[in-house]
Amino acid sequence: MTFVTSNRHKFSEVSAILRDHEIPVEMASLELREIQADTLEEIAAEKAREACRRVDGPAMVEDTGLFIDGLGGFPGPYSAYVFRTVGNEGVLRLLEGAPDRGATFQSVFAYCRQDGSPECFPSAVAGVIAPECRGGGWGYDPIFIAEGASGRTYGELGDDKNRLSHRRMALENLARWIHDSGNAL
Ligand code: ITT
Repeated sequence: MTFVTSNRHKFSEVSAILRDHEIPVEMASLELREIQADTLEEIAAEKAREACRRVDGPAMVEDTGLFIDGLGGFPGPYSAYVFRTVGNEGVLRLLEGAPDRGATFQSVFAYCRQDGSPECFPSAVAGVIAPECRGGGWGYDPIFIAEGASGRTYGELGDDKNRLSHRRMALENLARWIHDSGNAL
């Protein structure tokens, strides 16, 4: 399975999770065009079509967004842009004094073959935004506390992140589909 992403952290999480399902993954590091759209599904599906054309074979992509309740779901589909521009400190500043720190990390994997339309696998994990950056990790890891993580941010969970992350459930469904349909690879 070729996973097209420019993000090596994502790749290592995805390959570790799919290893449990005996699905080998290779990374194709390409920057894909991100269309402006309201949903991660639309963005992921379009990225999958482009990925498939560019690797000239079956390809998988993922699009992720952090949806913060107190900000009306922002940054959502704009998460990559917001991370690049204001980063975690900027997000924490936007939430200063906010009574509601609820947030959801959403993920959509899209798989596409040249002869078909993209197949999407969404999932979401609810949680809260931490009061300050804690732990290591990458991206929004230091500020997101998932439900069931005993108050620890993704950044503080280390390898345990893969057990309960937004990425895990979507990949479980993708792996089941691959095995059931005899598709892919
Ligand atoms: P692609 O090449 O795969 O698109 P990307 O890093 O641009 O890589 P996304 O657009 O899916 O990925 O991610 C949107 C933002 O969310 C981006 O800033 C990521 O760093 C961040 N992000 C995605 N998954 C994350 C995770 O598991 N933990 C923390 N931050 C994450």
